Amino acid sequence: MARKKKRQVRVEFRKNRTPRARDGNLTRGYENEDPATLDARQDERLSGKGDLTRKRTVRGVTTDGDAGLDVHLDIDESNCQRGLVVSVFGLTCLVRLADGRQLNCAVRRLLKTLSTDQRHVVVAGDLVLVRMASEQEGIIERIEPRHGVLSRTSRGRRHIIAANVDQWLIVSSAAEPEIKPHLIDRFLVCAEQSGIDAVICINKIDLVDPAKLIPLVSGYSQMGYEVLMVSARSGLNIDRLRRRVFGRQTVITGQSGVGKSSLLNVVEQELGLRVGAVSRENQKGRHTTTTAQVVPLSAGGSVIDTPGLRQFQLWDIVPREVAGYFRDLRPYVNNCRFPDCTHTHEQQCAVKDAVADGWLDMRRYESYQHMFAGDDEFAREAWE
Ligand SMILES: Nc1nc2c(ncn2[C@@H]2O[C@H](COP(=O)(O)OP(=O)(O)OP(=O)(O)O)[C@@H](O)[C@H]2O)c(=O)[nH]1
Ligand SMILES: [Mg+2]
Ligand SMILES: [Zn+2]
Repeated sequence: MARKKKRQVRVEFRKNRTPRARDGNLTRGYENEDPATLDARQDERLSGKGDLTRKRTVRGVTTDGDAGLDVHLDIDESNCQRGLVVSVFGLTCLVRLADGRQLNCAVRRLLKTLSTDQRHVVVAGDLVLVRMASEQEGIIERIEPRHGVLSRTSRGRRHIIAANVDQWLIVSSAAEPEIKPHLIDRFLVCAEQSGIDAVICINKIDLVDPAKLIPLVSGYSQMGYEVLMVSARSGLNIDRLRRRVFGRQTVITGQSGVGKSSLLNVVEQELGLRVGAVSRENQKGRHTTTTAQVVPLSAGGSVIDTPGLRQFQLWDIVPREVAGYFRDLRPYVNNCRFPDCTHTHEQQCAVKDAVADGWLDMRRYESYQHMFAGDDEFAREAWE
């Protein structure tokens, strides 16, 4: 549970964000203000260093939950409508309001100032409060506290891929492009870390002999993960997939070209998401989906389709915690000789012994070693 407390938050403003001069009428309505200057009013203090360190105190509730520091601003809710962020295009967000209307929204500058450590301020799946700036345009005034947040590290910053999801569909393809178990392992560690239920989905089963996949699939099944072997092309197990996503908030990730959008197109008829052929030369997808997008399902629930990820660098991971996120390693870690064993170079390590004796899969152990070392080369990213 996230802790909530009312507290004041100090925010730094950049020099070029100075407010326009006050006109003396301090009681004038909020709604008459230019949205661009709204964030620069009230409670400003100048320090001895002048404009450069202008700081402002904001009133609101901070939530030190798994989503990091969220600030729940006190705003005039009577002026606002609730909405869901469907997708984000640069500085504009497409928001679906409670009455079903969709409209483009800008983000209030204060929200951007409060989350400089994030790559994007507002993300697909966010629940927001929107103030209408005109018939066609709104301003996102507040982001409601998030749960089920899927994040990765992108150039040292946090990149939230999707918010408010309760299930993660990890998609790989049996061929074209070839299955990448190490990437699945990384996604699984992140799912354990963020408390999102993971389902592994292997697509394009029509291209291979399914028997070839049995060792891998049974390994994950023994760890308690559900594995679906499907084909968007032949329709194999699509009804199972449909039942799995029904009524839930799901995010779908995987390499480019594995068929994420194709699967959604068959789960939900007439969706018409764009799909792209995989390159013949290098078996790579062409990054057809370019931004995360919430896809509502007519039977209930929704799925967030996302752009392809080639690698995945974990966010906010402590190396010593990694072993605990490996369901298969976890039972051994308390039997090592040294209580602070890292299961890498130590003698009398129960994890390494289990690998040597064949109880633990060598490939999984290699995944662990890479993630423990925070191997950036291994985690190189492609979604930019
Ligand atoms: N043989 C076969 N091909 C498939 C299957 N599913 C998808 N494809 C093909 O794989 C290619 C990539 O599909 P997409 O749905 O665009 O893949 P994606 O994962 O959404 O890719 P990005 O949006 O780039 O991340 C397309 O040419 C699809 O027709 C399948 O089950 N079997
Ligand atoms: Mg796609
Ligand atoms: Zn050990």
